[in-house]
Formats: sequence, C-alpha cells, structure tokens
Amino acid sequence: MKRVFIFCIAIMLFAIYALDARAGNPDIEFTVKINKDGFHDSTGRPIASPFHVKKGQSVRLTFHFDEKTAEVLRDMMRSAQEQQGFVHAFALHSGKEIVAETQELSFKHRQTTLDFIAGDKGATSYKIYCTMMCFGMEHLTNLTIEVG
Ligand SMILES: [Cu+2]
Repeated sequence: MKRVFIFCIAIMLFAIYALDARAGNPDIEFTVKINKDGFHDSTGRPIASPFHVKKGQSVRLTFHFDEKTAEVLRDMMRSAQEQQGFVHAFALHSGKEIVAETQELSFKHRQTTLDFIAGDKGATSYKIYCTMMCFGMEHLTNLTIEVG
C-alpha cells in the first residue's frame, strides 16, 4: 500500500515538472489585447509607450483577440474572398530581422504567444506589427519593446 502511494506521488511530481517545463515560465510577461483600433493593455487602454525589458530576460507576449463579435460575424457573412479583415498575426522585428512570428489570431483562435530573449544578437529595441492585410492594420504597427 505504502509503495503504491509513493509511486503515485512520484507520478504526480513528474507531471507537475513536465507541465512546468513545457510552459517554460518566462522572466516577464505582457498581455496585449488586439482589435482594429490597435494594441491595448489588459484593462483595454491603448498602449502608448514602449514596454521595457532587461537584456537576457526571457519575454512572453500574449495576444488576445478583442474584436467585437457582432462585427466579426458580419464580416464572416461576406463572400470568402472579401472576408479576412479580422485575422491578425504578429512579427517581432529587431531592426535587422524578424526574430519571431505568432500563429494567426482570429475569432476561432483567440490567443497566441510570442517568446524571445531580450537583447539577443545585440538587439536594443523591437517593433511588433501585424503582418496581415487586416482591418486596422495602420494601427497595428507601433508596439515597441526597449531593452535596457
Ligand atoms: Cu492585423
């Protein structure tokens, strides 16, 4: 009986460890809500100033789809060629190159993340922008992360 108990504890600890390793807890995390008016913080306020991170920190950006459902549904009822306005995907650019890209963010896929190490390859700042021809693309170009 005791042996079974210890075995169960071992399995549990292993599961917790495995989950944690997969999540790969970053040093710093930012939440960004996305809609056609631009980048917003977790309270829904427009993000006006750069995020600041330290060199060497592991950073995670989590993007949440924050478009109005009624508008998205109206767009979905258009013919297939016309609709695409409410799909976003984000690139992280170091000034020299694209460092990372997200999966598509949409009505059906409402959350996506982007992980990177701040200051890798000498980068001192990053720009984040939407790579899709979307509604509001002119407002989804200006999110900045500064290192240091
Ligand atoms: Cu977009």
